[in-house]
Amino acid sequence: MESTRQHLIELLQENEQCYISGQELSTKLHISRTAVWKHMKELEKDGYVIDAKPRKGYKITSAPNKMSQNTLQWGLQTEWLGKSIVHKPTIASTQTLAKQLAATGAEHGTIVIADEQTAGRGRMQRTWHSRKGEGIWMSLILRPEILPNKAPQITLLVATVIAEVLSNFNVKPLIKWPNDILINDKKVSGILTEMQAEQDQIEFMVIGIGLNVNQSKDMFPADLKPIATSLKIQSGQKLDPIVMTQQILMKFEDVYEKYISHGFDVLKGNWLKYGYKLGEKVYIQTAKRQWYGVIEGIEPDGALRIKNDDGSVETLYSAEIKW
Ligand code: BT5
Repeated sequence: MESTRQHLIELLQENEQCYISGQELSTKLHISRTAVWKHMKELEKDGYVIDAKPRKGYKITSAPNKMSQNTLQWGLQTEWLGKSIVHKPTIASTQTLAKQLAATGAEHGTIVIADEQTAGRGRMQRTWHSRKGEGIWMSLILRPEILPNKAPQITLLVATVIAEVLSNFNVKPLIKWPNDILINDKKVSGILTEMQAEQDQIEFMVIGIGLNVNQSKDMFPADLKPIATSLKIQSGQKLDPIVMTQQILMKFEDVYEKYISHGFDVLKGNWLKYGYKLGEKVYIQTAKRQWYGVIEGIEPDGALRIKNDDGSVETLYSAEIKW
């Protein structure tokens, strides 16, 4: 259910250019005028600047740039994604909390986001470096009505969304199948997809997104310096993680709706636009073997198509592309 605070933010936002009276807010929110006033005080504590005029009502003159549930929802134009947001200043891993929330009934579209993760995770027990305020560390809870074997398509979908959003900042992002976004050969973002499913039904998916936004080169630890980058390093601009998060969520909802209605085929072209080393020879590693092959593209179901030296073609559902 939509919270009163969120509804209040929406009403204030709809009336951004004018004042909205305490009476109107009280009627629309089904709460007393004193309760409206108390909510306003809470918003002020969050850093909102509120102009309150007798007989006119309330108007928000500026929203703070500190990340919180409220600031993320202020300006977020989505139908269902992010209607419920759990924001933590610090957390072990947004992914772990999101999985716990999903297992106990959190609704489709719930977001868990943190300023800092102390035990951020990558795939296969790898760690994800996620220090305070340096990037976007968030997990999305989805309950897609698709077959479990189609779940990897959602990772590709998220990758295209991130690539599209990043490309608005005068950089050239590329997607290294399946879950890395690179700029100039360095990793700017990683995606971690986890799910709970029965044979023919997904109970929930949790999509973890890590995106380096405002690090400068010296802020990465020694092991990441040669392989990681941030949007600030690549674009030369310091960016607002709140606005970037909103852009990702809005784009994601739009693309996800298209995917659910029309299938992966509608995304394939977009993925290919950002595909890393398409047509090039790469080193491939799976649990069983390592070899060189040429990336030919992706299959309609999102699998990677590789052409081997002997001319044979194979499709891969999980692998690491090394270089
Ligand atoms: C990933 O794994 O790339 C998935 C990362 C997902 C992180 C998000 S943050 C929100 C949510 N909560 C979590 O706990 N996780 C998700 P993988 O492909 O396995 O890549 C991991 C490797 O990337 C590490 O072994 C490092 O080499 C490198 N790495 C770690 N932190 C990095 C960073 N901040 N930027 C670039 N590369 C990094």
